[in-house]
Amino acid sequence: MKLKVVGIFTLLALLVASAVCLAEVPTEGLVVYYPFDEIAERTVEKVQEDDDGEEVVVEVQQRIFADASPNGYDGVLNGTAGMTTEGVVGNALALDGEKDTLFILPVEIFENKDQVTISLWLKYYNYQDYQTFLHFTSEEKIIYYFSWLIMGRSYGSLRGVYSDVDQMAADIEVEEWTHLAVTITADEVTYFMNGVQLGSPYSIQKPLADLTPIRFAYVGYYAGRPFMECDIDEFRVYDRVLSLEEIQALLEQGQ
Ligand SMILES: [Ca+2]
Repeated sequence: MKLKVVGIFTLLALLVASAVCLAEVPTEGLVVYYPFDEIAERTVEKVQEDDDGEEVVVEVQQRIFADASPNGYDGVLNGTAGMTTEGVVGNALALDGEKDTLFILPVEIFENKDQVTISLWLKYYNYQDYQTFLHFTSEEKIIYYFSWLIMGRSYGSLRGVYSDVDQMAADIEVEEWTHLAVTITADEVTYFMNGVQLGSPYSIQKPLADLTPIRFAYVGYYAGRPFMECDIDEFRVYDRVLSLEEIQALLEQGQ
């Protein structure tokens, strides 16, 4: 009898352990991770021209969200970008749609990469064409951008520029948190919403590796498009393609 009880407890312990294991957030290949839980300040030195056209070094104050990965890729809040306490996990990045309001990423996050996975939680506040939640442009003007609504369609779309096919039907609810993931290889991009793959992988004409050096990388804005009114949480980039199970583990930790 005693043996049987011990056996049952062992089985239960194993089941709990495996459940915890399933939900574990992947760490292998993690390039950057923003929990968006606390705004910090830093002073950086920038070179700019003075009134006489001479280059001078000036100190600039910046508001940042720290990178929680070991890589130190802190991101900079621009304009009226701020924080909301109503995140998926703790607080979240809050963008109010005002001019110049965006989150600036270090370009190194996407430089010299053959493949990446991007994972984030997104909450929209209104539908506006071409609101772009992630965008990066190379020095040679190769553009990757990812937005949800294209050409006034009543359903969501995702787009990576220079992919062959970039429209797909996928419901996204305004004012609700949605988990999005994008995997990019040398020649394909695949989209996932709430842990489900959307359609088939799409071909990319310009491989990610060709983007280096990158000129800028933004969350919440793409040149000439509306600034986004949205909240974003748990933003991660990996330098490898995550499996569906790993993407679902990222989804689970926010549920
Ligand atoms: Ca958070």
